[in-house]
Amino acid sequence: MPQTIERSPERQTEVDREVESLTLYHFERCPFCVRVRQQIERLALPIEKRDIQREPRYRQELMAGGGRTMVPCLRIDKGERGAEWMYESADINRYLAQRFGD
Ligand SMILES: N[C@@H](CCC(=O)N[C@@H](CS)C(=O)NCC(=O)O)C(=O)O
Repeated sequence: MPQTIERSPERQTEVDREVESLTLYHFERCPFCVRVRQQIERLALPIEKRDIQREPRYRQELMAGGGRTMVPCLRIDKGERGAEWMYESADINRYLAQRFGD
């Protein structure tokens, strides 16, 4: 497994704050979710994860917001502009690398 990124404590604090707007919908055994969780770990991102198999209400949230129950899906909160629901593990991993790859 690739090494986890290291940041200054100040930068990590900023990143920790930034990822409060992100939520990953996933489930444990989904291989595409595994790839995204590995990326999240490599980039040291404390992103909230919602397992749609363990919690039916998370599946409902995903369907209501994103329009599909496919996982992984990254919810990106845009404040007053609503939220973006990003599907596709490759797109999610690219987005996270571009935003937090430092
Ligand atoms: N191309 C997608 C594939 C994702 C996918 O097939 N996820 C499966 C679980 S491993 C799924 O959610 N299937 C149910 C559905 O499509 O509603 C990706 O890379 O994220």
